[in-house]
Amino acid sequence: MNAKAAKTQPSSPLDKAEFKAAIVKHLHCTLGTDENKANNHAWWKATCAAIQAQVLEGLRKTQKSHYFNDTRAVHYFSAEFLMGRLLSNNLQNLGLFDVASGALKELGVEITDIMEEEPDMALGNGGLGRLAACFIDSLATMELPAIGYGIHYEHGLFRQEIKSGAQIERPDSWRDYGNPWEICRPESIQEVPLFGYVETKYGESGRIQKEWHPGSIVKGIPWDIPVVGYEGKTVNVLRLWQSDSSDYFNWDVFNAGGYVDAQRENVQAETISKVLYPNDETEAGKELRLIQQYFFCSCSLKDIIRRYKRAHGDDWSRFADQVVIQLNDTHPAIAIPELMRILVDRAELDWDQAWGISTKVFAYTNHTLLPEALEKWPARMIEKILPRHLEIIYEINHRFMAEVDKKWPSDNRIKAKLSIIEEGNEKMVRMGHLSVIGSFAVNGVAEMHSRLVKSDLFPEFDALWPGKLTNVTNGITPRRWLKACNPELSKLIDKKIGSDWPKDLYKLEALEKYADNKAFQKQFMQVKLNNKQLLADEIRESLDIEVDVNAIFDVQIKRLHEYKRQHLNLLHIMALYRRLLENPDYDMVPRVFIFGAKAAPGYKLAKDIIYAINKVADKINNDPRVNNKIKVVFLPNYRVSLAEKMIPASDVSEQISTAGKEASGTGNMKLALNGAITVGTLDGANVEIAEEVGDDNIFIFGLTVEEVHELKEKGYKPYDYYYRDPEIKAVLDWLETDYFTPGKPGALVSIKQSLLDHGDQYMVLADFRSYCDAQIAIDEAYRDKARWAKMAIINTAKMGKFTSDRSIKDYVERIWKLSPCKIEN
Ligand code: GLG
Repeated sequence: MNAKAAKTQPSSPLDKAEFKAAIVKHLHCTLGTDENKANNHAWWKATCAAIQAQVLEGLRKTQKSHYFNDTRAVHYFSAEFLMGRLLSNNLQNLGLFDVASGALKELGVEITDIMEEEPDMALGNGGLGRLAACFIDSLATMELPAIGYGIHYEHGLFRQEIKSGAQIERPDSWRDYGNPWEICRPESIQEVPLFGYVETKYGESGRIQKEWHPGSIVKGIPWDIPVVGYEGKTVNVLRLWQSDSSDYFNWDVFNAGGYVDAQRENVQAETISKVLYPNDETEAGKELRLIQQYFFCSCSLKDIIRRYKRAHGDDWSRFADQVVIQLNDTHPAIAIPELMRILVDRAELDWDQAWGISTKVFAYTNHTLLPEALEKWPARMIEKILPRHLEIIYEINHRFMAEVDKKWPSDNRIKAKLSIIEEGNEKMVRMGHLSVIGSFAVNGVAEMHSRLVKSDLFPEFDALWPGKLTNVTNGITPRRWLKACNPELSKLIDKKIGSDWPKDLYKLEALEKYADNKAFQKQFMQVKLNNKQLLADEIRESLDIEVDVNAIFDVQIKRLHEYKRQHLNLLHIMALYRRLLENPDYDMVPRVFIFGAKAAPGYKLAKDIIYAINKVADKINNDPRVNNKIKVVFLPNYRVSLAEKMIPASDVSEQISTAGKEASGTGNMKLALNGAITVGTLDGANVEIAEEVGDDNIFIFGLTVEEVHELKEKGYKPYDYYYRDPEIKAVLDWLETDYFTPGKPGALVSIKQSLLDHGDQYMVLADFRSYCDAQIAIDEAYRDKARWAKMAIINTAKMGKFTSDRSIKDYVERIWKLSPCKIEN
């Protein structure tokens, strides 16, 4: 081993020579190859291994400091963590990026090439999972004691291919060739009971004892991913549970000669963490999904309790002082009855004492008002999988109903509305209600969303417990979403205002005074142009489409959903195309419309919209009459690492959901931070972005929440818009022809039907004209180079509020009540 690589103080930052030696050492000793034979994948792994040595040292010190200071910690329970790639982020956070890139260069390797070798860790669907990833970055950066808990899915979100315009799903295998960041912790394995029945026993003191006899037990194996804070002081952990059959699982069957049956059970146990459900904002009601949720909650709670007991033994009185658990949506809500079970059945605390602890531990974040996304489980399903938990849920509800009766005596309507149990053909357990009742704080994710949570979703809960429902506006980590993904802009900012902004994003405000400065405008827009060139290269490579970097890059990247209205964007593109066909001199700044979106595999209309975008793209891109004024690009397999390339290259950010439907959005923040101008509705965090940047620096259009409400009330008739606006009629009728799908008339008709016959639930037609007007305003603004540059600079300058550090600070002050912990050597 190279003597320098094994420094006595491994946590002091490596210099270039040491880094080089460390990489070569890992190439030789960890990977069994050498500098001549190694391919990019091997170089990537060796580089990761070289960094990991530093990271693990930081992790060890962090854990030691947290233990000796007996810190209160937040435990972020989330079924999804959309981490993306870790190499460049870890290098940036450790301040080693330039060192590493220089070291690799001397070894004849380009760091940007090996970064491309890393598979995305796509253990999430969209905003909710990415938010969790940004939050753990901020928690570590702010030196707060925190653990992320989730599921170690073998297959993350599917890989999307586009075949003849249509989405095809392929399995994602992010760990096929090993993952250099994760560490298996067999010493912390947990066991999770499932199925079976509950026995009621009567103890000596007359106390009723419940004993759950599970039908099977599965094993939870923890994998730890170190989470490096910016400047590398605190290294927290993301602990993900992998399921496996338990060692003594069904020994009886096995011994009785049932070898095959025993093996079958094994396969089932392993299935639990096999695959991420690919639905964003809908609930499938699948048994396996509930098992997944219980599996990771049970493992995580037992892990927390094990750690607590190491310091406090059986004294539960301090548990709620040391532990706060944030439930990321209702996916981990089953943790509430699970903690009650552990406290009442296992620790033998009485109910009130247990409930007192439990309701001081949990806090819940609501991410959506969409009814189809509010989780409900059939009571029968819970009874089958978790018979004791159903009893506990009934008991929680029984006591809660008594409380409701005190506030609204004999009001059965309110009781039915607030009950955890929804009566009907099939009794359902409402996980949102359970979460509100079992938590001490509930938050929405943007001002407007939180207001609607109070007024529309949970008004009676707000009346019952004033102050419990609150807001924490989402945020994004500027380390990944500016510093790492847009190195050129970061360097320009560093030069202009210093380099403190990544951990104090309000510092970007100092850029505002240069917004009118011609020289700075030029530099700022030159960086944008360079980034557009990089994306144009990517587009050429992946789709063989040539785009003009002087055109407006107009970007809509997010899951495909009717409420997000990618089809509104599409209808506008078709309208522009028509205008050009009717008038070849139609005056417009050339535009490249760029999309990235995955549709849930079972969401038919979402897939139809992807198909339509691709078909319209084919036609327009190959129509010489368009004269390159419009290009339409659908980049397949949208994911974190692709977002990192698209966002720095965007001029226009499409945030066009129906008002009241997008709880917050976080892509809107990432794009604005990188100098893209938003065209958006007054929805989610767009409202707060508009407040920050001012009306002159954003293009707002469409109905407000109140107007949407009013229009619904008085009866919305999409046909009125169809008959009154000839352009709407023309583009919708166009969808019915075979113009975009030669030989296949009607292939795109489902979109027209959804907008007319099925009532246009998301009011696309109502907002169409105002959207077109906003697009004309954008076209005009872009022609004035100085005005556009100024707007872009102001957008970047005014994004301070949207750092996830600010979100975490809000959580800490309003909900978690945590203190930072300095890490000692
Ligand atoms: C949800 C919402 C988004 C929100 C995100 C994070 O739909 O509007 O930004 O959570 O809070 N399912 C989601 O992505």
